[in-house]
Amino acid sequence: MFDLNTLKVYFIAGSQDVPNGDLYSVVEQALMGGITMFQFREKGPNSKTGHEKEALAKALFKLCQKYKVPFIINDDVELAIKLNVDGIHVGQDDLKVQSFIDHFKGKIVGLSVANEEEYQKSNITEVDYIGTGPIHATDSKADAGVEGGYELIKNMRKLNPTIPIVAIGGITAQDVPALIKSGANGVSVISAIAKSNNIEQSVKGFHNQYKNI
Ligand code: TZP
Ligand code: MG
Repeated sequence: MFDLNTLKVYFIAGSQDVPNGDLYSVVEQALMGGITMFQFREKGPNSKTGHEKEALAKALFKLCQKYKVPFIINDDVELAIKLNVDGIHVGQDDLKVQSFIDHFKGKIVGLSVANEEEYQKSNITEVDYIGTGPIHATDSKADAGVEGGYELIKNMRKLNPTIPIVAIGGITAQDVPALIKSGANGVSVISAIAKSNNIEQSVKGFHNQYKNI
């Protein structure tokens, strides 16, 4: 059974997102702050590939296990199966969920669904949550598309009253109450945590906002 609490402060990052490239240290501080899930999204310029990527994934998985926080891999279905991690997150242009779902029994499967058009062409029956955004403008994804604001979450929630939704894109702690009131179950964040100069405190800042709902 998928635990909705894992979506509350869902940290996403790869080496390319952290100022000095030391992702391990950033994730460790984020775990100390209390992130509820971590997604390893090693992608684009300054990201690692091949053996280096695999070694980093292994180390981060072990670190997340120490904190009992689910470790999700973005896109790389093969690596997620090989390392037997806690889950996989794919986008609309990645492998179709149906093609790999059999390998993820009892694990977490997430799918990016940016808008109504993508929702209508997605088979979401087998996914545990959808990631919807961008809410605001973002520097972390080149092709993120136009920002939809809180309306995007309200509309997605209308389309499906029950699917777990995590909002994404330019999100800061201050957005949490409005996003949850709009129908999101949690927030996923790259830069507000990865580029913070007090990572632990920033994570706690997200948790504090849940008290204001
Ligand atoms: N998908 C839509 S926006 C985005 C992704 C991966 C990037 C989110 O990063 P940030 O830094 O929290 O805006
Ligand atoms: Mg993808």
